[in-house]
Amino acid sequence: MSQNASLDRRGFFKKSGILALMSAVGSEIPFVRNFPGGLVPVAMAAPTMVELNIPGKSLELVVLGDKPVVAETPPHLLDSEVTPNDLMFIRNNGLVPTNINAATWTLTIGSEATPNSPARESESTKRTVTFTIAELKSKFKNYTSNLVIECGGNGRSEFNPPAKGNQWTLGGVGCPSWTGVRLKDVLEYVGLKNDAVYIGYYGSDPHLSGDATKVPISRGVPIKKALQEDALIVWEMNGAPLPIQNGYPLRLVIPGYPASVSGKWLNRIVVRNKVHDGPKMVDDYRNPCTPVEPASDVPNSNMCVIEEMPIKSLITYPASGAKFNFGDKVEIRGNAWSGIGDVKEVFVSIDFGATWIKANLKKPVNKFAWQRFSANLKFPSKGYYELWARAVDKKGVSQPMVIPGWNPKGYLNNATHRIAVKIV
Ligand SMILES: Nc1nc2c(c(=O)[nH]1)N[C@H]1C(S)=C(S)[C@@H](COP(=O)(O)O)O[C@H]1N2
Ligand SMILES: [Mo]
Repeated sequence: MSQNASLDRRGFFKKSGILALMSAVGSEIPFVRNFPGGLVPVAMAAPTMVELNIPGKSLELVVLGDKPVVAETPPHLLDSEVTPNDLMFIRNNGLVPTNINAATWTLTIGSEATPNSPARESESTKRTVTFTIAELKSKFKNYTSNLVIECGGNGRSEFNPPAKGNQWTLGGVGCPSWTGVRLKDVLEYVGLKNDAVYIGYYGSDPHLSGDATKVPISRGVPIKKALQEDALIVWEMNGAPLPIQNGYPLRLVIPGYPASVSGKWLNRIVVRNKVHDGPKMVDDYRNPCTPVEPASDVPNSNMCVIEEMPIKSLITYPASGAKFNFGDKVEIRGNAWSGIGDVKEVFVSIDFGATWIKANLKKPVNKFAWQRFSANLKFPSKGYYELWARAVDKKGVSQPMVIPGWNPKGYLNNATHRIAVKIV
């Protein structure tokens, strides 16, 4: 449905245009008195699409870019505890490596130079050790856990004024079951010096320019996060080798932080005596340290590296746009997660947030797995409704109803997920 004159300059709906609002969504809006000025009805949002057939991936992924390949998962396809391989989102910064041989693949940790990472970049290991994947499997205890990873830019498309970059809607997130070894066990085996403060990763993906001396991305986490037992070096996703787009044959999975710290096609880890300064560490994945006005220029001195991701949830059933018969009982379902671990509560609303119903919330399978929620809904009359879901983390922090803190690069939008349904 096209946007029309009832939207103001910034694309917000004028509260006065109630009739226009109803004609735009094509039906009565029973709770229209609660409809907040400043929101666009979900029924009017129109995603843009690029056609691309990505081997091993569902055609239902929404492709946001093809060079590099970036694709997100429509929320209604995330309606499960574990995200299947063909539905896991993709965020590449460079090209996908070719001619990979998992049998000869190595991961080097330490201070000797490799083509991708000069020796001077790893100051804080006691020695340099190179592992094959078979050695990682046999030397260290193997673990399998369900871990959420979410792109820091997920939700970017809603910021106003808009932020440059991939226009993620909601689906830059997934929760597969990963198998590998603890990053902690491997780092401790290699031996850390006392001055270690950060790790950084390197992968084998070529830079978009094809220039072999350039690295598309090399990010990392504080040593304390790297030593958390949930951070893994993995070779399997849902019991199968990693899909090529998701980092085959070896990657990091460091849950809770932006997914950009979970290096794919992993071949080297450096241990730094200062904050890692690889590509996309310095100018990207940083947010204003203190809130700023929308559209303002933020000096570098007020930009801080993003660490924990905020509390968030997605409605995965029904799909936005679904129709039900009046009188039907409708079960709403979804997933909730948080960068600090457990989610405490999830609430859902059918009346634009005037009243909230507490959803049933399952315990996580393990820390940093997302938690399924559900609630039975009854609608008082026919018409257009929005279903809203709002999660609260264990510290009592809730998802905001509106787009949170504007920031220059459009990170960390954890606003309440809204979907449209019609009762006919
Ligand atoms: N080597 C390498 N690792 C990478 C990236 C990349 O481009 N190259 N992209 C990062 C970003 S920004 C994200 S959001 C996640 C995406 O992981 P996925 O593609 O498996 O979903 O991988 C991260 N790890
Ligand atoms: Mo990302």
